[in-house]
Amino acid sequence: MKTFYITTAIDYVNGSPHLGHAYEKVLTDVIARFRRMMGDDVYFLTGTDEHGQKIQQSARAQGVEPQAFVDGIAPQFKEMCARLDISNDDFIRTTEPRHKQVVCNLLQQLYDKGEIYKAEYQGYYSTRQEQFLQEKDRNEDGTWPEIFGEVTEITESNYFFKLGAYQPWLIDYIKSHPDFIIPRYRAKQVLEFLSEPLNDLCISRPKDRLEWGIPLPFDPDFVTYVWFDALTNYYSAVADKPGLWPASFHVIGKDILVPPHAVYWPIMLQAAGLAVPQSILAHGWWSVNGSKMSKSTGNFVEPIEFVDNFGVDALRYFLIREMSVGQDSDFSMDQFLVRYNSELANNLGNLVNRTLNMTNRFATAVVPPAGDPGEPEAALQALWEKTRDEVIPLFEEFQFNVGLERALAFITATNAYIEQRAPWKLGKSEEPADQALLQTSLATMAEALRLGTSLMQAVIPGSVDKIRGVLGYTAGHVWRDELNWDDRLQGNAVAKTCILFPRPEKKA
Ligand code: ME8
Repeated sequence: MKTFYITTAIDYVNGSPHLGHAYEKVLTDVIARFRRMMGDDVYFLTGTDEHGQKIQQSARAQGVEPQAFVDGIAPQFKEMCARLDISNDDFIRTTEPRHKQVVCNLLQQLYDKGEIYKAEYQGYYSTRQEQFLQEKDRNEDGTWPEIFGEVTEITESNYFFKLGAYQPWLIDYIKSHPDFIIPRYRAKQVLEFLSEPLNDLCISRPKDRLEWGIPLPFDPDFVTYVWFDALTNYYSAVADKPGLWPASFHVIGKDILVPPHAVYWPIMLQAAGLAVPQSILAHGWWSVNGSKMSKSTGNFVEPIEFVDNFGVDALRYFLIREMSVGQDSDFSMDQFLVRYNSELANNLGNLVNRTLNMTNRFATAVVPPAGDPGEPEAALQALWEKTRDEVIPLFEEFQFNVGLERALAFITATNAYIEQRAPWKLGKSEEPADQALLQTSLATMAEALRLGTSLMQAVIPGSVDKIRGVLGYTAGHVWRDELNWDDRLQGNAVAKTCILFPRPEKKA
């Protein structure tokens, strides 16, 4: 079995983690968990990107060494992963020796092959973006766009990687591998970029201008410039683990698809004789209350604080339910509370509590056997089978928001089934037929709850475990086998109550 090796982008540690970082981790985790559920052997990597000018500047501004600075911030990113229930197998920091060693080996290998050369370079340089600019980057009036900050003209020697030589190969590769870029429509954007001649990539900075980086193994007066260092993390983390390379899946934001991940990275690998990853998924961006996230204006969501207030699964659920993978979305507290209240608390939470409550009241807290199904039971079971058969392919195509919507519609239908059967009325009757129907309805709601929530397992794993716990149920190892309607809860002792999604008003 080939391992499904999945990665997130590695986050810059020049500030604390924000909602965009949290989303990418959660999305990647949902894919990783789903693939595990489908039987794949998954290896999941995330980490932090710790070199570069901005970090050097931030450290200086605080009067500390860059290493001390990154050592102070990287743990926040690790903690965020733990608090978000991210199931990563490894966490790489680009300041670790294991990473630096592999970057050096790769650079030396490419240098020895003649893929890297030294040349004089003159150009306009943006310190804020850490990049040389081109004439086409100017505003129409000749000034530079504000995002570049201060722009100065400089001449310096640097090392260059022969990107241009691989342009025809890459175009061909993208055209012949339709699953290389996901969503597929983004491949167009990459090919458009490749329709212009590719300049060779400047991969170094002189040490007197940038100290905080990995020195080039063949010329210690220079350090590696950001992308050659950062991208290599995907390989350096597993270079000593046989069978993992190439990666199956890189999850990144749309801003770093073109050119870094879709152009530089495959060419670097091809030039080094390493296999190219199977797929790169580019997700969209979150705004907060309709505008760009910004800590200074207060338009910011602290993921860890949010989890403290609402619970990890409330945040995981909202992020996955609200955003269509690939497209942008907006985060607002109003919209969060609408989904939290109507979908999690009133719909799912309500079904859990009704099931427990009625099983306690009418069946001595033990799931009774189901009798012959009537029309409502048959209809609910048919809806279940349809839902399951639709949701799995949706998840396989990363349409998690639609899949969750369908799973939730099944929970809604189960609540409606309860209204229809009205066990509280059956419980008052002493007729044997009513008593039999009462048992059937209790068994049916418990089974529907078990099944419906199994579909949400990758998104709200902690809550699904809790629900299984209160139903006295231990799931088997094969997820697909969990999804058949049967009587496996029969005879299970259930808990009295289960608080999954408390009313947010009661929160601080
Ligand atoms: O780009 N919404 O780091 P980073 C959604 N170190 N995603 C967002 C976002 C938002 N508002 N803001 C950022 C870097 N992201 C490099 C990556 S990979 C070898 C090196 C995403 O901390 C962004 O798209 O700026 C990226 O995928 C990730 O968060 C890290 O961003």
